[in-house]
Amino acid sequence: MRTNQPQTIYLEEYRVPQYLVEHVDLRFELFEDGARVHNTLTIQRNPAADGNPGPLELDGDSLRLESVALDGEQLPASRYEDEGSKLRVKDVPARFELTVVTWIEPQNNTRLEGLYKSSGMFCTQCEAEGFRCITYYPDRPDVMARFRTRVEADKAAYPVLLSNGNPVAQGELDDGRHFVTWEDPFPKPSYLFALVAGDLVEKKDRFTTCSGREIDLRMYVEPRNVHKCDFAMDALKRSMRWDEDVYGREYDLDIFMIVAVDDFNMGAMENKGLNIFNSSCVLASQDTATDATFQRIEAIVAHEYFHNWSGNRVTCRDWFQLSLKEGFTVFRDAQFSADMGSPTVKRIEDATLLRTAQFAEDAGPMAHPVRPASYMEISNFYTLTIYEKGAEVVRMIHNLLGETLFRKGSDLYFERHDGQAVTTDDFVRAMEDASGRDLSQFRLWYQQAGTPVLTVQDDYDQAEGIYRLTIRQAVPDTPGQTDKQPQHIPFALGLLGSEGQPLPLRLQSESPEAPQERVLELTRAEHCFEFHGLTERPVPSLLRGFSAPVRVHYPWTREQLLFLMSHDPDGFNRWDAGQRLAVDVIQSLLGAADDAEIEPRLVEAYRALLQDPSLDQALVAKMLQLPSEAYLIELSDSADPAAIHRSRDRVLAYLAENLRDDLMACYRRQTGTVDYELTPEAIAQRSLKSTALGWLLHIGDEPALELAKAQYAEADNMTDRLGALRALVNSDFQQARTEALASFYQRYSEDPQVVELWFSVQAGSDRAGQLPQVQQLLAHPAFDWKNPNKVRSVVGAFAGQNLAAFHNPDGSGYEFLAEQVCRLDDSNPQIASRLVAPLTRWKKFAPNYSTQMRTALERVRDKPALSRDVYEVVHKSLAG
Ligand code: B3K
Ligand code: ZN
Repeated sequence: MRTNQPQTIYLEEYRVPQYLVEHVDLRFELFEDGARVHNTLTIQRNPAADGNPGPLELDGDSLRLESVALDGEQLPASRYEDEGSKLRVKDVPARFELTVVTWIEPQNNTRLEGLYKSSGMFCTQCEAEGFRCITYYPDRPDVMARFRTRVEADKAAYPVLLSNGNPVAQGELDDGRHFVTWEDPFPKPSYLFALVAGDLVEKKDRFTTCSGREIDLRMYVEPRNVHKCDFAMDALKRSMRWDEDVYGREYDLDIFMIVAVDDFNMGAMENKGLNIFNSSCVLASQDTATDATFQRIEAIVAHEYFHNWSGNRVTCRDWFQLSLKEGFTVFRDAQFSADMGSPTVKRIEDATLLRTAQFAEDAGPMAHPVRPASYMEISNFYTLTIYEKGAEVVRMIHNLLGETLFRKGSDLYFERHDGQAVTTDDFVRAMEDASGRDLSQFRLWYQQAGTPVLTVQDDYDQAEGIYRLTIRQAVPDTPGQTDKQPQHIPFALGLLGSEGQPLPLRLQSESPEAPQERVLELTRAEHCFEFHGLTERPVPSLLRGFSAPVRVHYPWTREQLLFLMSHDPDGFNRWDAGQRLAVDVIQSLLGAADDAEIEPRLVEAYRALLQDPSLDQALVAKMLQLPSEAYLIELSDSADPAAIHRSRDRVLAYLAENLRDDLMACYRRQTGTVDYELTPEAIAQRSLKSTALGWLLHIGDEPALELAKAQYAEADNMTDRLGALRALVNSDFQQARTEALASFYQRYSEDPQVVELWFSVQAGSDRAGQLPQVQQLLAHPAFDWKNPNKVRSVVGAFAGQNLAAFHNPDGSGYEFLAEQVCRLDDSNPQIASRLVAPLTRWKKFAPNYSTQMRTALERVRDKPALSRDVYEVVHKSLAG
């Protein structure tokens, strides 16, 4: 809670810490009515800090201080100041031991930061600044210390007691209590601290590292989830092997643990040796998890594991450097997922997320560079820009250096900075030093916010056989940043001849054996490239593989897009051509008469996709997804969500009507009695099946209704069952929808993760998720305001996916969201701050919408005792 305006923290005000902590000795006494934390720190003055060090300053939040002792002597109150958020100890020597005892109430901690309880177990979340909710500490990542942690609790209620590192002692205590002591030999920042105490089942496995060390792998889950661990455990082993093979990174402790908890603010946390996961991001079985969930779990398990090197062994100097670990680790997990499945599909998914949501963030009021220069609340900066754009920046370095030099750079980075807290600049320097390349202009990617816009023009000179490409770049203004410099952009391209054949890209003086694909390096506001020896006007395939996170404007004709859709050898660009064509068709219907003609060639293009089983089915499954409403909104200047929804629906209906037989045939081709597998081919089959069903049900096709009912009833996996349910829910077959929803709930009411799917399928649907129905979901007995997953699956799905209902022109959706944000602001500010995001984009919308969105935001702004989290987002959004 807060009464004053929160302060802004600036990167340029960074100073090295005055004091360093060598060792932390923690003792937790856990009880039902609270916990006592004994914290003994071995502290010394930082030799690198200049000037008089002044008093020792420790951070704290919501702590009750019981005592302070220096070198074993209790300190009188006159020796320290307890301001709540700061504990200042005066007149400390150059080296000393400080013992602080605090009392906290995990059972009342609804913010889920620090130590809290989730379904009866104790667990922690310390990143970014949660450790200060546990005890007084210099809670900043450049203070790295060795931790020893003793956990004491009732043995019957909490048989399992965990913390970071290796267990070194355990024993019985009076009153049925017991203890376990853990020691972590690796110095770490406090944000990587973790503790778990509960009645959990242990699943064990082993992994032999490349140097022959045996690692104990353990998962800890509630007994009801014991059958849902295998997939994550296997994913963990795959990740460990992959990081050895691809990055030469071996695991370092003797034990690696994963714990699943139901109440968690985000996906998972990479605490040293003790990763804690949101249940929905780790637990899975064929019957309860969809293909998308399995893939998400594999990616997140890998991501958290990879942090052991990119984040833990080498960590961030300060929170402005967050992308140092997050961008790099997202890049690493994306490479891993590409290696495990279909690289093209993975790239399409990442680019879709980036173009739909990160570009929107980069063009909105919270736009910030990959390395921000200031923040009020660091929790607000765990953004798509830090994570996804940050990963794209690393990918571009990879692209510019090539595989071998990139690996040399990462080896140098890990070796040079092992055990240190460093900056994104240190990362880039290691890449430069290993490769000999100059990345000084490239560094602007870290400093300038906003998505660069590339405007491409071309011209073919028949007489000379020269094709000219002019590429201009502009980086748009963002809050606090104008007049930006051109960035260093790797731009991959190819040229196609009229038969679809790839043409050589021969720059002036080159031989005819020029490459068929090039990565042009753009560094100026304008470049002109000439390709020689071309006997016909080529079709350009631009920004292949989405080689940079930029917008490309080029006056594609529909012919060109249709041509690229079927001929581009770059799978990503085939998909992209299809998306651009669909966007163009949908946009051309905005504001058009209800009976305006729809592009018939779109039908033929989709028919070709449906009819040709020799095509890569994983790619086809992606190509058959129409651009989302969110993406269409992102592309407009003054968006009218109702009109966008209508146009997109019209195109969908038109395609479904005209492709009815092909959809049926495609559906039937995919059904067979094969074992459930997670290969790209099998995933594509299931996706195609449910897409076909969804389209047919969208136009009220009766035979498809029977197929959907059968698929729902007979499915042997959640992907098919949920696919059928979703198709029914999004149809006008009201009775079938109601029956399927009731049956689904009855079948899975005991499984919280599946109930979350059930909530989100409804809240995200324009048919089943109009506001009164969403209100009913909030009143449902399975709904729980204290559980972030439930809040996300209803309120988040409504405002984030069900755009037609959320943007109801009467403003009711906005008012609803404002109300829920205010309600959550007191109990869980991090979640409240994430939920409010859709309202902050008010400027993007047509006046009727934007005025009402603004009013809703003002209502949030005026809530008394607004949290710092929501304050920052709302004020920045209203200021712009
Ligand atoms: N590092 C955590 C995120 C922590 C978020 C704190 N508000 C998970 C991850 O990125 O791996
Ligand atoms: Zn991460």
